[in-house]
Amino acid sequence: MLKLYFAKGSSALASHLLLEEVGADYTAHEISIQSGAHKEGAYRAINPKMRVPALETAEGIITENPAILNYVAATHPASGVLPDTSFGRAQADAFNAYLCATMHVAFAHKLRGARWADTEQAREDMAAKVPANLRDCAQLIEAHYLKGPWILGDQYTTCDAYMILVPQWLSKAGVDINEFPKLAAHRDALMSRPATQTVMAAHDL
Ligand SMILES: N[C@@H](CCC(=O)N[C@@H](CS)C(=O)NCC(=O)O)C(=O)O
Repeated sequence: MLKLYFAKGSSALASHLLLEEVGADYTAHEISIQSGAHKEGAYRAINPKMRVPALETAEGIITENPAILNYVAATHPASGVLPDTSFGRAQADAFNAYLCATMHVAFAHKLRGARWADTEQAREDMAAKVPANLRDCAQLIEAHYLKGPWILGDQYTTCDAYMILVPQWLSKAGVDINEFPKLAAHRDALMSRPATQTVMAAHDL
């Protein structure tokens, strides 16, 4: 059985959602970031990067949302959440890499500036840029990468599960998702799915 390590309201929401969406046989184990449990020995043995999510499988641990999403999709082929073609899978990987390496990192500058800067002033400057940077990311997705109704078109894929984080990031940064009508419609479509509702409730969202 798969075991997901997650923190409520964290980016683990994306992997959690796909596990639920494909009907995976899994358990979810909460790690409290607030109490620092992700930095303690037991969890460091699971993920030395001291981040969530992490997914325990029969073969070992997988970290990083894009890798977990791909693994869950590939091991549940009947769910149809992995694009059928090599090109489609590459498009999904490119989109998920953008969320992971650009948009999530842009959001992290709001509360995690200490990773990059030592002075209060520098951290304040980075945090002040977060709404503008997230708006740029959202606009890029809106204009170029949301085919509709799902990210890659008619098929719900790993990208759509990852997209559950975008409304969260925008809201926490004080950016109104309604500035981006396609993103708002995508959020509504995601929220109407039973799997999304189950996972949001599990995260107290
Ligand atoms: N690239 C990683 C990022 C994971 C990540 O940064 N997780 C955050 C929660 S959203 C975390 O564990 N933060 C703990 C910390 O910064 O101490 C992924 O996509 O899985």
